[in-house]
Amino acid sequence: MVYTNLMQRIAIYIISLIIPSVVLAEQPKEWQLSFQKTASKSMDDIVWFHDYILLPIIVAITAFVLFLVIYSCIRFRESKNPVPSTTTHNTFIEIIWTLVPCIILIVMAVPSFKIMYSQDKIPPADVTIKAIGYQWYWGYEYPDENIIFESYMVEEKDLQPSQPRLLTVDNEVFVPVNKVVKVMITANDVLHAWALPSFGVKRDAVPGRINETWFKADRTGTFYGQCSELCGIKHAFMPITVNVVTQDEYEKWLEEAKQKFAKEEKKSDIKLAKKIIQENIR
Ligand SMILES: [Cu+2]
Repeated sequence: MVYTNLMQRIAIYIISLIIPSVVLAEQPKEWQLSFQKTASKSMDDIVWFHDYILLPIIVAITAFVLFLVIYSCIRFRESKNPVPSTTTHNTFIEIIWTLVPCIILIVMAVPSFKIMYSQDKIPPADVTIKAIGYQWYWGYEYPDENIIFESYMVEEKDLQPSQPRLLTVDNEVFVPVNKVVKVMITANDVLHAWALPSFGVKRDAVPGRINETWFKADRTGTFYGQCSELCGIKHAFMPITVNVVTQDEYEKWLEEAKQKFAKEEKKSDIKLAKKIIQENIR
C-alpha cells in the first residue's frame, strides 16, 4: 500500500514536470514544484521573471561555484601541491569578481523594477473590494455596492467532497473576469497579509492603514489564498477564496449579496445596539 502510494506520488511528480498545467490547479497540490497555474498578467510576468531571468542565473552561478570548489580540491590537493602558494592579492581578479556580480544585479534589476512598477500602478478600477484582517478571519466590503460580510474557514467536519481542507470559506469573494479589481487591504487587530498566488497578489494588512493592490483575472474559476503574515494561534485557519465569474454571474451574485449582506442593516443593528446601551445607562 505504502509502495503504491509512493509510486503514485512519483508518477504525479513526473507528469507535473512534463505538463505542469494539467496537474497544478488554483490551489497547492501534493508534491507541487514551482508556482500555481497563473490567472493574471501580473503573475505571468512574475513566472516569466523567475523562469527566464532568475533561474538561469542561479543555475549558472551555482554550477560555476561548484566547478571552482571541485577544481580547487583536485588541482590543489596536498599530494599534488605540497608547498602552497603565498599569493594574497590579484588586482585584476578582484576587479572582475566585483564588476561581474554588479553587472548581474543590474541585468536582474531592469525587468524586476518594470514588473514591480506595473503592479504598483493601479489602473482605473472596475470593482473595488476592501479586505479587513481579523484574528482569525477576513472581513470584506464592496464599498460601491453597500455590501459587507465576514468570511470564515469551513471546519474539516463540515466540508463538501469537492471542497479543499483549510482553504474553503463560508462566504466567498466574487469578482468578474477580465476586469480590474482594486483591493484595499487593512486589519483590525494585528498584522495579516492578503495573498493570492494565482493572481500574483500579496499585501500586508496593517491596522490603521490601508494598503492597495490590484489584479485582473484572465479566466474564471475558484482561486485560493491564505493569510501570509504570522498573526497568532489560528493564522493557518483564515483562508481566502475568490470566485472569478462572468459579468452576468457577477451581477446576479451582486443582486443576492445586496440582500444578504446589506451594509445598511448592519449599520442599523449597530445603531440599535447603541440605543439600547444608552437607554440602559439612563
Ligand atoms: Cu492573519
